[in-house]
Amino acid sequence: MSQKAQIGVTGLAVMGRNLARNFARHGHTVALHNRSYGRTKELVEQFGHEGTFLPAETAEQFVASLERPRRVVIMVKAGPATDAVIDEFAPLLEEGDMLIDAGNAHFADTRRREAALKAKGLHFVGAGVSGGEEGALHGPSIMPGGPKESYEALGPLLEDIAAKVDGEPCCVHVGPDGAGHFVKMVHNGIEYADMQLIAEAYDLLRQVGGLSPAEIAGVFGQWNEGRLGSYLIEITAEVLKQVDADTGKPFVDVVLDQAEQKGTGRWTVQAALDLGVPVSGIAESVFARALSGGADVRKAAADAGLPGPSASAGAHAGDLVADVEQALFASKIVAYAQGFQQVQAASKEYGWDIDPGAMAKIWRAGCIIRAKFLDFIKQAYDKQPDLPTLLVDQYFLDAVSGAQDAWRRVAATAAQQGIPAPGFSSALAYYDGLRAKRLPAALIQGQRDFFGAHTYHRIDKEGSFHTLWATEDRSEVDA
Ligand code: NBP
Repeated sequence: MSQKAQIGVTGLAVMGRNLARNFARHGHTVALHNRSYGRTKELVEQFGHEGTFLPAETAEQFVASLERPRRVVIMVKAGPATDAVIDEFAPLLEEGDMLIDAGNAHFADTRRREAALKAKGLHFVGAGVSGGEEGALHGPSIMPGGPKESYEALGPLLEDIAAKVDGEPCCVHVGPDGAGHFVKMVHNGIEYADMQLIAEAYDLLRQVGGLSPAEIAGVFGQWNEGRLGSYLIEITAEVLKQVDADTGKPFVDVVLDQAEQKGTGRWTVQAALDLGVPVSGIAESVFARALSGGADVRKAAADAGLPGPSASAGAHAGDLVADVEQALFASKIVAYAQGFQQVQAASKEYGWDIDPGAMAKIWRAGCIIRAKFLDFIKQAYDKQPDLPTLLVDQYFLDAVSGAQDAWRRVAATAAQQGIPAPGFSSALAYYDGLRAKRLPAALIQGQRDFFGAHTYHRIDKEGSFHTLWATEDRSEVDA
């Protein structure tokens, strides 16, 4: 074969097809392969005019059509299918060639695969790709991990097809082995939190403020012009504006109120538990979806008539719309602070050396959480790369301190009126936990020492101590 492709894509369902088209539209010759040839044929028939494609029926033909080092993007269903594809292609590749998994793999799988392929002299790049099918075609946010040297040969192609902000690509080498997929997972976790907070804002405006979905769409439209400006706020206004053609009712009133999930939010929380990082905003959003989907338990609660607050529960003491905007912004800051802290903790744990500011930069376009707000996060980490939490950066500190009275009023109103707002309330509790001079954790240490002799540290002396709780004088000993 005379003509060679710069890059190949195997797995040509909606995501792979769109990524392949995106590469081709940017002038790259793209080798195509899919387990069943039908998809490959279809792509060439429908979109062949968009660029230069080299379709292959077999893995061997596909590999032979690639220039060296070979760059093979795998875009198949995450899990066993990815392993099957790796097992098929690895024996056909040569030292220095690259397998790039652009699917939604768990970072632990990516670490395992990277180690196994490294032993064979192959580069394995776990690349987080965000933005869904539209992003894949028009410019996703790309989070590649894997060996740094692979980025020299791969990075320019990925940067070509990535979303751009002021000409800068939303793609950067995140760090070794599973770093890219880890960061993509946390991105999705933050997305869960963002969506939950927006949903709570809507619910309060509707239930407390009595606004209609169309009126709330207007509020979101205005907020989108300000500091909350983001893709999620923008699409929320669109969803709220929608009227069901069958019934004439607001669309949001005819949709079953049970949120589904694919699992990346849950993975984020599981990983955070392992790292000991409190991502309460993300966790509450995963649990809120689980609660909404627990139809049997909800029905049992409804049947039992679990009582709400008394009729005398107070009205909201303030400008509700303005207060909810403040609560939403402050809670969002907490959720992002927690997510970034998780990335930093994982970076330390796995030796990834991730630049958190660079993550904020590549999330500014192409992905679901794209927002104006990310510029401030980037600036915060540029100023201080080892920032312990975003909440101590001056911009965010000012924003949260300016918001906190309204935030407290909103959380109080939700509690008093019996409207669930776990995102707003837990974010506020986290904030208060962080700023507390003394936490009741000292009492928990006492309890642990009492029942399990787990020992404790004192504020005034070095060392570990244990109190002899079972003795009469309960004296303290060095532990
Ligand atoms: P799917 O996740 O639906 O997977 C379908 C593809 O996997 C087809 O090409 C299919 O081949 C191939 N495949 C399967 Br299934 N089992 C295989 C096996 N054992 N060996 C080889 N190929 C196999 O495709 P998608 O919706 O395009 O998603 C692709 C990836 O992108 C997934 O990891 C997904 O999680 C991720 N994704 C990301 C986003 C995002 O926003 N970033 C959105 C959607 C999806 P066939 O045609 O022969 O059946």
